[in-house]
Amino acid sequence: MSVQLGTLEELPQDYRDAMTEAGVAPLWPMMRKVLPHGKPIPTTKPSYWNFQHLRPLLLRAGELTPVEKAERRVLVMSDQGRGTGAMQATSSIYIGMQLLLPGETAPAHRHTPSAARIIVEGKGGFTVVDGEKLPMNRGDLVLTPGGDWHDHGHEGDEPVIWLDALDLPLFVYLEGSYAEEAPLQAQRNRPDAALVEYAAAGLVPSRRGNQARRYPMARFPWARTEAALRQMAQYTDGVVEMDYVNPETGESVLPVMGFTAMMIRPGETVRPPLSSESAVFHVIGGAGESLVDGCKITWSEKDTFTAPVFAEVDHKNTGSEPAFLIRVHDRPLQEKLGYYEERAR
Ligand code: GTQ
Repeated sequence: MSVQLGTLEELPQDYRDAMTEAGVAPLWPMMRKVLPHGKPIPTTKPSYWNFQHLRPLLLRAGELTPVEKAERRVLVMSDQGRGTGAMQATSSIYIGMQLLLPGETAPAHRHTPSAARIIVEGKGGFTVVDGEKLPMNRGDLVLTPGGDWHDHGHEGDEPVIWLDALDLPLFVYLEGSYAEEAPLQAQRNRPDAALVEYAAAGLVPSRRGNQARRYPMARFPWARTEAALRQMAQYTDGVVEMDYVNPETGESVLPVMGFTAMMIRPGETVRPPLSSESAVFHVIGGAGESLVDGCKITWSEKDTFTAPVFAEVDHKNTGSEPAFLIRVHDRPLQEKLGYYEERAR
């Protein structure tokens, strides 16, 4: 039963003026806007970025703006529903494409929001997270958890480009977003934890009294992820998706953002259930078409697109090779808040 609620216009002007004067407003005209029936009404619209269009703009930023003048040389990818310049790709996820040129460094800072990078192209880039030097190879997922110092560097000879995903919008909303700056960090002289402590799935270092770090593994090399997906695809008929997890706890790798690697077989169409998560899809390899709430998105390698909460999504691999995507989503946040939900279509 849905009752038509009263409007502001129905109220006498003197009463409305008196309320404004007193710093109050009636709830009932705004009730359905904040509590719609049945499911949320997202502001977010399906959005798509063709990497071949972004690339020249990013390289031009490299000519126009020295990294010292940018701190981070990033083109922000704004949700269509919010308009260009919006620092949101979905309600909770910010994304941007970052460029670092050979020899450049981006200074150390740390901030309350967490960041993750998915490496798009170029060799020789690295991020230092709390002293640990993390190589950035194509498709790698590199985490810079909130509160951890991080700076970027580049030892190669071609531009390095990566996709940044941050839980920044939530921190801005909470009025909790700020950063601190510091000189470049000293780097520990050993490979990162993915190669030292967590070289094999299911094995973690024995600890006698020593606690694991809160974010023990900051880099997930793509080569391993792809091998795991292909292996699963070979021996299962179902949807091939793997979540990135903290190897010590099995929980999501960051508190707010989740990351899921997906493989779609040639010719395959996947129809996930409706879900309360919002998502950013980044294409590591392959080509396909996705229908997101009726909006057709044709994608190939290095492209990025989004799906709002409860979107009807179909992904079809239209190529002859497997397609690989990494999905950035906010399921960990929603699970912590106790409202993550899936619905049959
Ligand atoms: O690389 O630290 O896209 O602090 C936005 C804010 C990247 C970064 C962004 C940041 C960074």
